[in-house]
Amino acid sequence: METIISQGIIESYFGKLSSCLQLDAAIVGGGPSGIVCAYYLAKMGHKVALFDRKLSPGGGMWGGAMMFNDIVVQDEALPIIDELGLAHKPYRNGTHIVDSVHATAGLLYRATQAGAIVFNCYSVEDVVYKQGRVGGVVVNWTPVLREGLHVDPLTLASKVVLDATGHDCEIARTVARKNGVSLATPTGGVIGEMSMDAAEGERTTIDNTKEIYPGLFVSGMAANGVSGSFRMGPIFGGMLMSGKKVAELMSAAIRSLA
Ligand code: 48F
Repeated sequence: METIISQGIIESYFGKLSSCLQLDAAIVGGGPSGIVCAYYLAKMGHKVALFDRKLSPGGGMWGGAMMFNDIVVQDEALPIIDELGLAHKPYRNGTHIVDSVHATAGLLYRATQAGAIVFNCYSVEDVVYKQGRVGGVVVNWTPVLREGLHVDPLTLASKVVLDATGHDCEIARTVARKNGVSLATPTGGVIGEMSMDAAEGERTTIDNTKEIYPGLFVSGMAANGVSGSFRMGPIFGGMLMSGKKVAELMSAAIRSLA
């Protein structure tokens, strides 16, 4: 029995990993925007994998605000909440309350059910960069990086890559720094986020969700981070809508490359 258990996991896991060596979309970061993007891309029939450096993907959604585990969403995001089957209760001024554990677990369930493959404990440390285009992700075990071990990574090719790494905008920073290229932001670089303005931050998150370099898209807080807009705290409608918008943009890009 012990051998069967080990063999089952090894055969299944490495089959899954092998099936992801050539992706349509690689999503870096399993916060709400990345997971929603994974859900919609998988639903559209694309081969999509999501990488998160943590053991438990979900980013900043599990903890609500200050670990008070409820989040707020606004009316505009309700079609997504309803499509994903998440329970919510109306609050004031066009807002609704969602249990953050229910929301995060629900997003992960629906994305994987739709066919997205999630690799947890994977850190994306670089991208594939060829002929002026981002074309894949360079991954390593998070524990390898945390221990500072000198171990080379693996590479997975992808037609498009999403930076959904949240406040740090890690992938956009890496692409700009290592390759000396100009991004589609007001300065051409990663500007960094501004202080709190919930309404404005929510609005600009959607506007700033775009392709910032050939093959590289940004969503969620990373979208505002690269373009120098506001943070917004524990209101999550913008994250969900950004994830949906970027899935549509990425799908169009994938189809144009086919
Ligand atoms: O920060 P995060 O939740 O991203 P988001 O989708 O949502 C932002 C909100 O949670 C919140 C907010 C709400 O209004 O402002 O902050 O923009 O999740 C980002 C995820 O990316 C992972 C990280 O572990 C987290 O789960 N991550 C970051 N860098 C890497 C990464 C990396 N280099 N490789 C893999 N995962």
